[in-house]
Amino acid sequence: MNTSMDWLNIGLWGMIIGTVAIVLFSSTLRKEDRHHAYLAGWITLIASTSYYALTVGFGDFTINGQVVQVARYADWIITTPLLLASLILVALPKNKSKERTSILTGIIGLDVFMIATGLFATLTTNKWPWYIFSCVALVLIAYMLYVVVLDESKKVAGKKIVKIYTSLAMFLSVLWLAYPAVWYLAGSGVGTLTTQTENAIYTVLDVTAKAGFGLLLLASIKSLAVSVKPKDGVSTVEAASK
Ligand code: RET
Repeated sequence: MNTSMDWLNIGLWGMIIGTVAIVLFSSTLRKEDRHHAYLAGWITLIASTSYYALTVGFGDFTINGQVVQVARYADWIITTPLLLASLILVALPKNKSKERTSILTGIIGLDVFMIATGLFATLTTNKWPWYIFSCVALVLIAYMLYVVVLDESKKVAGKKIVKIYTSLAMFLSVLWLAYPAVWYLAGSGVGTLTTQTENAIYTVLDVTAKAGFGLLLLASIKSLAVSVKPKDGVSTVEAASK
C-alpha cells in the first residue's frame, strides 16, 4: 500500500465493514439498548460517505498550493458530536442525571467550535491563532469528560458504569489527542509529513475512533446487561445505576 488513494480506500472499506458489524451486533442487544448501536452505526455510515468523497476528490480544493480535504471536516463536524453524545449516554442515565442535557449542550458546542476553528486554520495562511482556539476547545472537552461528566457519573450512576465510562473515555481521548499532532506535522501545519502518511494516519485513527470505539462501547453494554440483568423496559445503563 503506497499511495494516498489506497489508504482512502482502506478507510472507505473499514467504515463500510464497521457499519455492517455494528448493524449485526445491534440485533444481539436488548431492544432497550439499541439506541447505542443506532448512534454508532450512524457515525460509521456518515464516515463511509465521507471516505467515498475523499476517494473521488469530492470537496478537495487547493489553497496556497495545499490540497484541503473539506470532506474530512464535514464528517468530523457531524460525527465527533455524535461520538461524544454516545459516550455521555453511557455515563449518565436518562431520568437520573439532572445535568445530562446541560453537559451534552456544553460539550457538543465546544466540539463544533473545535472542528470549525480547525477548518479555518486549514483554510487561511494566518493559521496558528485558529489552531490555538481549536486546541483550547479540545482541552475544555477533556476537562468536561474527566471532571464534569465523571463527577456526575459517580453521583448518579453505578460503579460498573463509571468503570466502563472511564475506559471508553480513555480510549477516545488518546485517539483524539493524536489529531492535532497529525494536523501540526502534516501539510496543514509545518509540513513534515507527506500527504500519503497523513492519509494513512488519519485512516487508522478514524476507523479506530469510530468503528473500533463503537464496537467496544456495544460490547461493554452487552456484557453489562449480562451481569445486571435489567427488567423489560429499562435500559441497561439505567438498571446499573443508583
Ligand atoms: C484539528 C486541527 C486543529 C486543532 C485540533 C484538531 C482536532 C481534531 C479532532 C478530531 C477528531 C476526529 C475524530 C474523527 C473520527 O473519525 C481540527 C485536527 C484540536 C480532535 C475523532
